[in-house]
Amino acid sequence: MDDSTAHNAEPMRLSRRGFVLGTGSIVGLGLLQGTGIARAAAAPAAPIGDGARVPVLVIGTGYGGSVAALRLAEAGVDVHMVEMGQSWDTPGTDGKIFANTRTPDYRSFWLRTKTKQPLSNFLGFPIDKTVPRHTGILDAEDFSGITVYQGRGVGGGSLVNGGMAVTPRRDRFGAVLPSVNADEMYSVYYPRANAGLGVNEIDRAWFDTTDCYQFARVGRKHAQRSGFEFVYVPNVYDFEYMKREAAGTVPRSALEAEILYGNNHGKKSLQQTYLARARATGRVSISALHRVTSVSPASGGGYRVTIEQIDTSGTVTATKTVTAARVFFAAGSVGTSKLLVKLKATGALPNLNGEVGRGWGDNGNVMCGRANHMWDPTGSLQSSIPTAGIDNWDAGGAFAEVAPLPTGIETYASFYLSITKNPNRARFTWNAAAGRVELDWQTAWKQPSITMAKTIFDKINQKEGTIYRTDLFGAYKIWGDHLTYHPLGGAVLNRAIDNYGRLHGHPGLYAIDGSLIPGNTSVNPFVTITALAERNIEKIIATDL
Ligand code: FAE
Repeated sequence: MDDSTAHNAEPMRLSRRGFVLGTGSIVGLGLLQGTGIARAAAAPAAPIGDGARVPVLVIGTGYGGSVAALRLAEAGVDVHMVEMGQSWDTPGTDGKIFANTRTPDYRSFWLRTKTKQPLSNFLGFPIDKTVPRHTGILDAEDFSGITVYQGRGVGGGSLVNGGMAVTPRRDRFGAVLPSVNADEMYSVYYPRANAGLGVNEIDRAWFDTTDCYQFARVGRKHAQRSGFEFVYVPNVYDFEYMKREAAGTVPRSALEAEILYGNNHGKKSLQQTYLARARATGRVSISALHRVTSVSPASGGGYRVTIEQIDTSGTVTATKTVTAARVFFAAGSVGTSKLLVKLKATGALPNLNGEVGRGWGDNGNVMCGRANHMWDPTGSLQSSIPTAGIDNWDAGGAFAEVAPLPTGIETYASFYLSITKNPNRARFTWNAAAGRVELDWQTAWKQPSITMAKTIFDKINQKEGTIYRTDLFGAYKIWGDHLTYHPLGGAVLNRAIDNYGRLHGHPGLYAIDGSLIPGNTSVNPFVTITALAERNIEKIIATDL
């Protein structure tokens, strides 16, 4: 990119020299004496410096942010990514980077003194325990009426999620993203996203025989006996590695109950895919344990970004102000919504429109368990990686992931996370007195999800002569209706932003994450978030830079 093409659209003109200086101010003056960007980026990562000027600042290192960083860097633009969570590259005292789901510890939860596990009970007994307050990997963020689970760290949700890499059925796409050209998505951007994420499929013959998917085969048998479509779901966990785990030739991860607090092996999180490629360009640097608190127009053009550096107890150790020509909000649906709503309400970004913070949904998530008969054991060895689901979307509005319960003992339980066509949408608003952003979701709004999930499980229970488990979410509570893993919306396409993610009212600001999607994707969302980011960044690079 040369001076004539760089930033000839709106915000701040940065020459190529400006780019290099920007990079130098990130990595420290000594490196400026080197010969170029690539060398500078190869040095040990240093956090962004107070007063730095950068061409592009990306807030968050999840799917949307990682796609943006890679493609911008490939187009010759230096990118600085700011991530409030840790970098997750250093082993703890046990020699492992990530904690096990069976033994949560200080690494497991984001700044909590007690765990808040999605399955709060077992056999009716509470299983949460006290842990040291730490910048752990899983945030259970409480709003009124719902707890939103999110990944924290370099890699965002890819660090903690189940890796289910689902492309929605083509005929359902119009209801998910009506303003997006489906032909382009299915011919170009979904394939690009699947390739970039390293998606693979389970070997069906192995699925049919391995002990660790007995739970899923029981799920298949019950689904099919009730006449439901059973579908295999691709994943970013390397199934060849998993086979070797089962054979005992490599360290176990999926077969050792690792998932919710990170996988030490086997899983291709963004750290191994998009972010690795982004770093390899030499143009992308990342400041971990840095949290963006404000973005406002800078007097000389571009934007002033205020960033708090925190330590692993969450204490602010420095506050920095940097200037960026362009800012990409990729803090996830909740993170981006919270920032935008606060910045509009407090006057930092006064020209954002009234759609900011609206159109938020939970992807219709609801959980439940079923108690099987003694002759239908689900297995004491369960892979923590789900790889199948029950599709009753068209008839009943529900797609149910057949999920593992990797407790290490036989539970005779079948466990499911359903994604449902729940129409309820919530809104984020700024509470000036409390100084925080709130979400007006109500617990009762999950009722449509429960009704839709019951179209599957009432029928299966009737056919099998089985009942719902009542011991997983509290005493005598059937439905896990207090949470979501899939927050979506808050900066919805063609409402708060244009059809490619440009925020209305402030040229040079973009949203590029789950906040773009209006509340539901009909399946697990990260492939759609990635594909949409691929589509949007291509347009932005072609027309804005
Ligand atoms: P995300 O990946 O959440 O990244 C946002 C990043 O921004 C995070 O790293 C934040 O720490 C960071 N951040 C937030 N605020 C700030 C700030 N102010 N300053 C600096 N950094 C900030 O966003 N989806 C699937 O498709 N398949 C699955 O199997 C699946 N399983 C899941 C299981 C669990 C337990 C959870 C929690 C989620 C699961 N998901 C799954 C959802 C998926 O991970 C989620 O949709 C994506 O991660 C969202 O991607 P974004 O790019 O929107």
